[in-house]
Parts: sequence; C-alpha cells; structure tokens
Amino acid sequence: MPIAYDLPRLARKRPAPRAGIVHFGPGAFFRAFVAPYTQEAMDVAGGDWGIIAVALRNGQARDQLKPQGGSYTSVTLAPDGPKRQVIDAITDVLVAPENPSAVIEALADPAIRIVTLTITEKGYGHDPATGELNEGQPDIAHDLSHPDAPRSAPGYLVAGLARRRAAGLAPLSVISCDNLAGNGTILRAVVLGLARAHDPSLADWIAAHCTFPATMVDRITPAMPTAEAARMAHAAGLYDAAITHHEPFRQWVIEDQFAGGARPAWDGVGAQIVGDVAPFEAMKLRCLNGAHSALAYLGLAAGHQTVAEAVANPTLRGFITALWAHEVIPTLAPPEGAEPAAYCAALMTRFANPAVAHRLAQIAMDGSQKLGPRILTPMAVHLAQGRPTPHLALVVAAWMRHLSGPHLADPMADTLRARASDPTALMALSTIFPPALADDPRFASQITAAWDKINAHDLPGALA
Ligand code: CS2
Repeated sequence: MPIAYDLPRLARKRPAPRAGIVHFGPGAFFRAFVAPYTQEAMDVAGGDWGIIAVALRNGQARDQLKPQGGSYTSVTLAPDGPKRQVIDAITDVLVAPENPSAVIEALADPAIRIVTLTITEKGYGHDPATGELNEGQPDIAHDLSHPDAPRSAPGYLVAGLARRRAAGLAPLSVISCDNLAGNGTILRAVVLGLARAHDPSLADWIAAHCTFPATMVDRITPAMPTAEAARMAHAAGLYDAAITHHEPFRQWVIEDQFAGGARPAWDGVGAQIVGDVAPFEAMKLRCLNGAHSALAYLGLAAGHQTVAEAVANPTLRGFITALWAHEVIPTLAPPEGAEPAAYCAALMTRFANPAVAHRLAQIAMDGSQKLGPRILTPMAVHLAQGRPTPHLALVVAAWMRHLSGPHLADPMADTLRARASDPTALMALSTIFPPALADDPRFASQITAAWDKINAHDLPGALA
C-alpha cells in the first residue's frame, strides 16, 4: 500500500498546554507511554505539563510531529480490535544536533521542572558492568572535552543544569524511563561524573538539589512498519506520520523523589508512586525482559519472526516456563502483594497477543547492554548460592551465536563480531561480564557447556 500522502494530515485540535517537561528520545516508546500518561494526568488534574521533545540524532520525529502541531495517535492493539487516542501533550520538538543551544535553553527555562528520558540502554554512556560513566564511549568522550556543545543526553543535562544553577533557578527531577537496573542511580552517576570532570561545585549542587527517581516502565511497543502506518491511515481517512501502536497493558512505578514535589498527577491515571522501585524493577526486568531476550536469540535461531510466533512453539514456550520457574522467580524478593507465578502467567498471555507483531530482531538489538540486568544478574544470584542455571546459560550461548549471524545490531558490534566464535574471549569483555562473574570457573564452565550444546544439536535438542 502506498504511503498515505494523498490523505489529509492529522492536525492539533485543542490548544497546546504550557510546557513543564523536557523529554529526550521522542521515539515509539515515549509516544506509547510517557506522553499518554502525561496527557491523561493533565486531563484529570490539570497542570502545565506540556512536553518539549528533544531528538538527539536526526530530524525524523520533528518532521513527523511538527506539521501536526505535535499531535499524534496512540493505538492500543486490543485482541478485539484497535482503539485510538489522540495525544496533544507535545508542545515542541527540538533536534539537538541542528540547534544544541535551543536544547540547553529549554532545560534552563524556569517553567521546566522535570526531564524524562527514553534513550535506550546505550544512551546513558555508562559501563553496563559497573553502572559508572564510561569515559571511552564516543559521545561521552566528546562531551568531556566539549561541555558547551554536548552530544549525549547526560551532556545536555549537565549543560542545562549549569545554566539553571548560574541563574538561581529551581533544580529538576530527572527521570530515566529505560530498562536499566537502578536506572535513577545510573543516570545520577553519569550526570555527576560528567559534571565533576569540569566543575566539581556543579556536581555538588546537582547532587544536593536535583533528584533522579528510579522507575519501572512497562508497555510492549513494537516498531510500526511503514506499510502498517499507511494501512491505518487509509482505515481512518487521515494520515498521521507519528502514529504509534502498543499493547493494552501498561505499568509505571516511580520512586517518590521529586524536586520541590513538582509533578503531573501521574498517580491519578494509574502510575504507582512508591518508596522503593527495586522489587518491581527486578521482577519486570528478569521475568519480562529476560524472557524477551531468551525468545529473541533462541526464537530467531529457530526461524521465528515475532514474539507471538515464538511462544506458539511448544518447545520454546516450555523453555520459558521452566526458565521462569526454576531460574528467575527464585531470585526475586517480589513487591508486597505481587505473585511472581501469576505475573509470569500474565506475561505469557501478553506475549501471545495475536494483535501485537513484536519483531524478535527488534528485541535482539543491543544485547551487550541488555544481557546484564536481564540474564547475568539472576545467574549471579544463583551462583552465589552454588546453584547452576542451565537455562540462563543457554540464553547467553544463544546470544553468542547470534553475534556471528546476519542480524547483529549493537553499539559494540565490531568487537563482538571479532570474538563471535570464542566464548572465552567474549566472557573477557569486562563491560558486559563483570570480572567477578567471568573469573568464576563455575560460571565459565556453564557457558562453555551451553555453547557446546547449542552447537552440537539442532534447537529442540539443545532446549531439551
Ligand atoms: C524489549 C522491551 O526490546 C526489548 O528489549 O524487551 O522493549 C520490552 O518490550 C519493554 O521493556 C516492555 O515494557
């Protein structure tokens, strides 16, 4: 189907709110999650929480959103058919490389009180194994020597916060909405690390006044193929270049740590504002994202394209069920009232939703950044108690095999490809495998055994 340029374009119908949030990373997950929550919070409780969206790489989001006045459609893929909601929370879209100072000015606007980020795991410039600033990461290395013309989101935050401090403005709440374990702690560490490198007193001010609430974010949001966007446009008789689609489920758990208490009424529309996010986050990262990564590397090897297809394969489904029961759930200290077995059963239903075509290749991306919180952490928990984890080890081996295949997309792709057929050389990559783990012979032997198994058998044999 041709792209729907012949149709009228979606346009803003209600007046734009005043901005109170700057958001980095205006991609599909932001449009399916942060923006709808914020829109709904303003609808029920008011407040000036319009969002200035900042794209860090290119002008695509600007070209999609600005001709529509920032409005777009969020489509819920319910099993009984799609449901549309128009979101009007975005007030402007800035393209950072085209106009870096506009981004710094937005961050230094007195009306802005919150920054949210959906920049994916690799956007933080941290070392995944330690959570600290990775000074060798190219954008971070650049920002260390060009603090006034940054490239990374943490670099922009430091430049904007420097301006706020100099102008005597209120501090910000800076909220990571990415799937990192301890996302608030990591974001705080990289921002403070960058700030300290050129102005220790700025780092002290940020540490004392700004907050970095931890969050658990959850909504499955597949990338929308162009043909699908065109099909939806023709069905609606309206072209929306920024349309996004996602599953019905959503859950947002946010640590109650807001600078000056300023925030939208997100809790009025279902978000949970809690004292400790860690139990929610561990359960979600290890059960949902861990199973996702397992399905991605094993499912692609088995010839499947989507999550729904992969869990329809009884061998893979059985593998995931056993992984949860024996190797993931026993590592959890679940949030009060939560029942991990029921949580996992509900995940299986979400994965099987036939209306959501979530491509395994999308999930397989950036494994070097994802493996730690999803797979290696639960392995380490078992290892400390002397228990082997053959299922988790097999996922690591499947990831290793994926590295020599045609679909590798990863910020460490060159390094990974060069070591792809050598598990020992891969385990020596200390930004992925913390030395405490890689140097433990019980860990290394599990990985090599899984590697041998995955290479000696066809997939059902290896999974058996
Ligand atoms: C997925 C996540 O792409 C991935 O790595 O595991 O994006 C997942 O769909 C979300 O975290 C669900 O909340």
